[in-house]
Amino acid sequence: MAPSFEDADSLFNFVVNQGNGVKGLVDSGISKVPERYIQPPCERISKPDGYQVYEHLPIDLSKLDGPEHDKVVRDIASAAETLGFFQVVNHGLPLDLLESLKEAAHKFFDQPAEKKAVYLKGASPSPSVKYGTSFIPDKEKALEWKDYISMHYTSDQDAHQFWPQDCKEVALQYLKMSMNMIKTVLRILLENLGVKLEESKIDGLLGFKMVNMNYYPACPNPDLTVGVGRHSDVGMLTVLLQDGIGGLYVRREGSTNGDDWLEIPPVSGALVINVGDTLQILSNGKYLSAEHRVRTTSKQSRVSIPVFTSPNPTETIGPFPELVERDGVAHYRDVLYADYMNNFFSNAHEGKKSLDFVQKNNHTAA
Ligand SMILES: O=C(O)CCC(=O)C(=O)O
Repeated sequence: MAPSFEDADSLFNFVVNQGNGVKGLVDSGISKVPERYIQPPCERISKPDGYQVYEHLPIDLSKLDGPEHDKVVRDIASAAETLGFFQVVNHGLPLDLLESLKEAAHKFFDQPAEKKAVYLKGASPSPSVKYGTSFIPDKEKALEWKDYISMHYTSDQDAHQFWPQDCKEVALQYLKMSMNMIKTVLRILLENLGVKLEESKIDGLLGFKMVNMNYYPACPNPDLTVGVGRHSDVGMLTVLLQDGIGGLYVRREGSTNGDDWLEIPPVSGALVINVGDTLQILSNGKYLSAEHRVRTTSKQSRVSIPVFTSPNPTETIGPFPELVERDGVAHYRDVLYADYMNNFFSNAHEGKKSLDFVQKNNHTAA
């Protein structure tokens, strides 16, 4: 018989503290989502077909080496300036690696809870590996319908020793190959700004690298829940592999109704790239950190696998001086990246509110 979870504490304990996750909840046989997962109406994504689809063709990165180089550069810069999101193909990552990643993610989450729970915060053999559910469960009024395993790269040795057996080979290869692509894209975006940086500075801005595997179990009430709530990413650039299920939405800024979401459709073999808060700050607002969210589905479980890149915590981030000079104003104050990150990870998802921490004339001082 399915447990009742009428008591909110026992639900929280089962899902969060004991590491059963949303997957455990679904496997227990629930037929409707518990109260704790029900989003307020303004956060629900109730009409999967009510949104426009992002219709731009994926950008073909192999064309950077041919006569269409300049067009590809323009397409990347324009996407970063307008939506902060784009898809790429011929990115150099083998398609069988992408398939293996999705299989590895399913294999990891299909394990019994006790095998995953060894990576819960506080229990994990290494601080670089963390298994969990939702975003910040302690602070969220409604939990997100997502479990995840996150693997922060510190060294090959750490990865081989501590990352989960079923994921480590593919996750490490994915992270390394994604880094090459990210560097290419970042160099293009910097050149478009007219900013020249030493290689060591670029390495510092991309010094914190993490690969996550997200698992969204099929949900009995997709109209009431979210897989991930509205948020931007904290760092520089994110690479995302999504499977064929769909459900990723990005908000188009500047629209009058404030609720202008585009669906990013799954494209076989493509990777999604999006701009994070840090790159918006460094570019003095020229590139847009993309607000995005994920809908759940009742049909099948979904996996997605992002690589997050961020500065080293010791870097100071702020608009590039040449841009401040050109724009005549700095839209953001300088801040130690560790402080920006701490603020980001202390608050539940709330769109792009994370940027308020550094917004000039509008910051909640550290
Ligand atoms: O699953 C997705 O498509 C997006 C995931 C995401 O936004 C995140 O992990 O922060």
